[in-house]
Amino acid sequence: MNNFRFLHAADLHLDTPFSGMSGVPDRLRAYLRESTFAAFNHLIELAIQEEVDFVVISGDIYDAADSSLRAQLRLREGWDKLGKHGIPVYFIRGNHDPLSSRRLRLALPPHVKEFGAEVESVTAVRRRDGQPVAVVTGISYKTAAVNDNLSLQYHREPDSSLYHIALLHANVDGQEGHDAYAPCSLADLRASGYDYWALGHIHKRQILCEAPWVVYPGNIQGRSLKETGPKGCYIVDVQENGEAELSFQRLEQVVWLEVGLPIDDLDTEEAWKTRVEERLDELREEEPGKITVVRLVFTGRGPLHTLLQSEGETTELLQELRRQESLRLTELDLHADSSLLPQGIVWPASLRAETGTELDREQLLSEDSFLGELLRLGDKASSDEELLGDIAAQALATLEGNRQIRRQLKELWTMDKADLLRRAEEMAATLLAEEPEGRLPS
Ligand SMILES: [Mn+2]
Repeated sequence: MNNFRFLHAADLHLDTPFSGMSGVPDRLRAYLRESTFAAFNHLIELAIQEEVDFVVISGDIYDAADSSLRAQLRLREGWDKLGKHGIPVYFIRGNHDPLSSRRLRLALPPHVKEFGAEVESVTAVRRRDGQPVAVVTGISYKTAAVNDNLSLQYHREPDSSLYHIALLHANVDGQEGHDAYAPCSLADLRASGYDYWALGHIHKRQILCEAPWVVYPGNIQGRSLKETGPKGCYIVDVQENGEAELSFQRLEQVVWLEVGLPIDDLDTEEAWKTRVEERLDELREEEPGKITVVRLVFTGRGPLHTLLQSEGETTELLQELRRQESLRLTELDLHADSSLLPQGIVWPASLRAETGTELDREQLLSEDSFLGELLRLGDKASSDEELLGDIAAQALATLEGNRQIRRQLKELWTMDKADLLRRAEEMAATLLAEEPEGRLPS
């Protein structure tokens, strides 16, 4: 076998509109809208710089089936750059950009191979000497919803000793949070005889198996607070003995983060505000070349808990932080070439309180008081669903008469029960802790 190197990416979602975000200044919104393209440009630059032999992309290149002309042109620009360096591209279409999408498509240059609606295999070569190095197999989604197990159609070429790469847009083992399209199991993929399953569809990066390689590179640019952390692609080095080494490379322009911030040692509102600003500045330094969009989650227990429970305070602080960041953005614009990305912007998207009231839980659990009794009951109910159901039924009995409330309760009850219990307990404990009577012996 010959050694070679390829780049594996998926879920580019070019031209994602980022329409769901509120309270974002226009300037920042423009950068968000540009971010999927910026990440794509980084991908092209990386492929050239790493001198890969070819690029594989496992579906969802476009965000929308009716891909904008803008997205098509930008994609074409990227392909052309790779073409100038003699780097071929193999790609499939996923549920976001199936073959059925009606909009006129620009013709593909000869070095870009799009797989059709039937499984097909092609041979990829090493650039420097034209030696065949790999069999690349793929199939595109005909329509947005594909419910067949496509993986069963992949068959290793029986007489070939080449490295076998399978491009597939699929949900392996029914992962949550994504449609169960082209459902298949890890066992299906392992049985296929392929060396590397280049997957797409699930946006969270994960390596499901190393022999064979079964890899979701994740999307190249996070698109909401549900897609946090570094985003990018894998550079895969295949050795003569058929062993591969993977290295993850970041590509994202905007990094989405959820950051915890303990309040335990904070006594005043002033100290709280200062801590938040310090944390945002730290993030600014951690990712100087990127835009960071962050959700701060307050954790721990302390005197500030009660304050954080009133939404007014966090909303006001959030607005103030956003105002400061908007000013920074304007200032950067005034002093820099406006075509450049403003450096070190940290946008606070939301503040969330998951704090607890300041109480010594251990002490209270052993205490003969109403609060102690409440916590003991909470602990018991957390491991006894029947008990929890009884308590809830009793407490809610008077509300059952109202049809609308009944419906809402039903919905509430489908949520994570452990979380509901924790919140109820916390709320009750907070209210009781504020009442001196709450601590009296029961
Ligand atoms: Mn996708």
